[in-house]
Amino acid sequence: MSSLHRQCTFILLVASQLVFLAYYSFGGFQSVVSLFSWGTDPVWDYSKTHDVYTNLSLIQRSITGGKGLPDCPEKSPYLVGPLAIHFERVPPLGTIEERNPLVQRGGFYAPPNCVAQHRTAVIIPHRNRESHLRHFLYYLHPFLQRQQLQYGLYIIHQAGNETFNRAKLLNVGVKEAMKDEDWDCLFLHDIDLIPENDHNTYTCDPNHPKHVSIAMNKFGYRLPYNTYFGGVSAMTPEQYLQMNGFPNEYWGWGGEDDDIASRLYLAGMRISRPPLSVGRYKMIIHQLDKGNEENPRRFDLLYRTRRTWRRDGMNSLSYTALSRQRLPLFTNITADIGPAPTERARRAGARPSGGVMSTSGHLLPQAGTQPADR
Ligand code: NGS
Repeated sequence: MSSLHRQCTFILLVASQLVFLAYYSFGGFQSVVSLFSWGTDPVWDYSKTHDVYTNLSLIQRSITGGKGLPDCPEKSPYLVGPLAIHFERVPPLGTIEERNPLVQRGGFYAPPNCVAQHRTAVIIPHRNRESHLRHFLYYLHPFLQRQQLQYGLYIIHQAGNETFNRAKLLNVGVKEAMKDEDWDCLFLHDIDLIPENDHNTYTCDPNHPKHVSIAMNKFGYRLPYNTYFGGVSAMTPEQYLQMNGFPNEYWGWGGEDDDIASRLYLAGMRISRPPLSVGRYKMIIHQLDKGNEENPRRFDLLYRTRRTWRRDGMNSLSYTALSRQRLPLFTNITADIGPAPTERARRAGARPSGGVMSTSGHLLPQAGTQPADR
């Protein structure tokens, strides 16, 4: 009896050691979870990649010209999985146009041989990133066409040289895109991130805002912290409005994505995510942009999200759309979104409102924790 007891203890010990080893060798909590969810997190071999233009020539214009077309299937038959992505050569715009003959002026597309089940607007803030834009268009157009979506690409260009404001540009993009079409899904997308797997479908989760770029090469293909919401996210127009859109007051780099994560929780929603093996992105390496320096106010702003989110967002958005161009591969919206508060104050010959900003470190969300406002 005691030898049986010893054997059991030994087996238990060995088993727990194995679990411990597996935990660390496979990369911690998320990967262990993925071991138990084969059904939802498929295994992809990223050493075997496909050209991003694979299968595109199979998508033919229908002879019936749109009348009596069947619905597109739930899952597109053109998907190929992992994609080969390289940034050594910047593709010329002419080449991208030639390779995407079915894309309409303004960057719009609808499948020619079936009726799309999803209508997605991709909204991309932009300034002085011309080479990134060309990589982005080269990869995104065929990626989205293979998914059989109806889609439109909106580049939201911040006019002038004032401090960059990513979140406000996204608000502008949503407002402008909704004037064109009854989009059912909004993809809020950084220009320097390219999806690596076309099974990462650019559709929304009807229940919760989706954080999509959950596995970037620069973070070793895992989340940098639990509530990280930067890069690429997706939400229905209803979800977007439920959280009053994005904050308008984050000028410069950092914090606005943490604010967005906070406000979606404050509005009673949760973050949904695709499987880790699918939400993979390659980032185009670059320096911190001029005019997008670290925002020293971001911790103070984050501390106040709970109080400010209802009044700062879509309902307080003000800007002037200077131009709206339907270019061959995208709709280009140039917006004057006004100056940052520091700039406003300098022009008025006064100190910025709120005086010298505190940089109180305790407000910074720690890796693996929830934002302070939850
Ligand atoms: C956090 C920033 C986020 C940013 C993330 C990743 O610290 O805005 O790092 O940055 N939050 C604050 O600064 C409060 S990254 O490595 O991509 O440059 O997205």
